[in-house]
Amino acid sequence: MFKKTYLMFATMIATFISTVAAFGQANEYPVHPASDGIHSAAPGQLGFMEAASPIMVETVAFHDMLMWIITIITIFVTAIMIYIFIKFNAKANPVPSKTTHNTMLEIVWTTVPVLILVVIAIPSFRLLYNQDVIPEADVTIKAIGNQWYWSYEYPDHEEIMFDAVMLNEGDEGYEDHPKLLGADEVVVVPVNKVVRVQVTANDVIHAWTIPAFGSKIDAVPGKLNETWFTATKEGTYYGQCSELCGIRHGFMPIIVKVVSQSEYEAWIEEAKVKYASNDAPLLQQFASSQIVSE
Ligand SMILES: [Cu+2]
Repeated sequence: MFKKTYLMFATMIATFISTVAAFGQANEYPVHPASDGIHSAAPGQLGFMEAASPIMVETVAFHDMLMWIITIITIFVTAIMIYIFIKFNAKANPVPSKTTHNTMLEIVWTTVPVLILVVIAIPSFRLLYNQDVIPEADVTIKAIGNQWYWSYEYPDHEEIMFDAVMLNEGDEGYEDHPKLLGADEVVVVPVNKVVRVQVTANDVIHAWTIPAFGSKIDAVPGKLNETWFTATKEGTYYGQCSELCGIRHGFMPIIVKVVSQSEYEAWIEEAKVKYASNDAPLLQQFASSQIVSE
């Protein structure tokens, strides 16, 4: 039995090491400048992307606080267990004590975890509240998930509606974005303004997210979900559909370009002309032809 377990662990460790090695090799293609851990994830990145919105700053702070609590608890419990294994094993302690209750100890091990949970609950509920309650919005965008691309509307400007479809190798502009994250259209929003995002879907459940903004919300057919963000730094931020939505789930990137207020206003005027002739159903045809070709 012992040998079997040992073998299993050895296999697991070997698999882990070879996976990590393979990962290192897989990353030999040139890294796009936007894969910097700020705009999109850097190769091999394990932690969060750098926060680009107040909600994400709060999320990161909450995560870091939890990390300390978890680490201290884990070290404390491990230390106690090691102490017990050494001090109270059958050899070191042949005649065990028959003590069964200790009121003081029981009060402590009940109240201390409760206090820890209260300490966690306060920032946790504050964060949930801040994510959920949308301040008065300066800009509203509507994102609609489709298999497998995103459609966008600017409800304040009826003419502006477009589809954002992933760029493939060879497409115009492909080189401008990190691998699998480029799309033919981007969402443009002003910096330091409250952006309300209304999210829904046409077919199955998708999820709209920009990790650097701490925004992630399900796109559910027949339901209008809402989230918000305030981008504090200009730049182009990337996200991906975050709900398993079908075969091309990994190929529906989300791009938000954060620009100054004046650039945003200029873009709106341009977009009104550019997208005026857009018919939403056009790309539905594109999507269904894509399914057929697969
Ligand atoms: Cu999706």
